[in-house]
Amino acid sequence: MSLPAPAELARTLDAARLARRTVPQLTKALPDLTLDHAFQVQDEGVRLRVAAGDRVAGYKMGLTSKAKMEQMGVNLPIAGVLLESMRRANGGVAELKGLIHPRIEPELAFILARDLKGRVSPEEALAACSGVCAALEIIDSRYEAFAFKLPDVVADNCSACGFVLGEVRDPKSLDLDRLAIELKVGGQTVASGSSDAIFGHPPAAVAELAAMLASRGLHLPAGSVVLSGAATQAVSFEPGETRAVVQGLGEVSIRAVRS
Ligand code: OOG
Ligand code: MG
Repeated sequence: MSLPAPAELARTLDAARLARRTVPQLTKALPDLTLDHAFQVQDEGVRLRVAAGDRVAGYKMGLTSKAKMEQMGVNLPIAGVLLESMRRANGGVAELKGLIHPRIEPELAFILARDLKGRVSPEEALAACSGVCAALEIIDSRYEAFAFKLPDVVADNCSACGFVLGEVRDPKSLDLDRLAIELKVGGQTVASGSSDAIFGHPPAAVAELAAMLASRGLHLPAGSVVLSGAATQAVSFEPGETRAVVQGLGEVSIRAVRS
């Protein structure tokens, strides 16, 4: 059986996002959905949003830590696209009204100073970055029960929904391995981990992203924000303040409101 066109599947997922409702996993009806086709669905979904006036801000890596792979039951890293409309100010407010069943997780973010093309080592990837910061990612799966297989989540732009960046530091002055990371909700620590949970070495997430893009004939442009993938499990994003505290990088917070 031939697969529906990527643009058609992208419209289904985007309509679910806009209507704030879930859809069944694509792989339920399409067990032969390939990763390649799923990436084309992701691309079409991004195209829809850019055509509606949005802009690409960068990329997100996902499932780069054991904690996240175990939580989601998927065991390979994934990459999605960040849009400017997903950016929230540090210390700002996020409206829950338009979201389905959002979760939040602590990450590191890298800022690319120059284009990164092809396969590079983590050290080369880090050398191309002008900044690193503590970050929060808000994820919101468009699938029932926040459950998916690898092609489903790739097609759904890796559950991308929102991101918050902390104060940007010079990565060259920091040892990014083994930084303690805490996720706090209403002042209480709800998850904790270490930056080495991210591929054992967080810049490896940037190198892996460059390699994934290169395999699809793409590259990572200068100015991109890159989320590393969460170091801990995600928690439900509820009204009130959520804060990530990253040793050496400082804090980043967002307050969810239900208006
Ligand atoms: C998929 C996205 C994973 C991360 O940081 O690992 C991700 C999901 O869990 O819905 O963003
Ligand atoms: Mg994430």
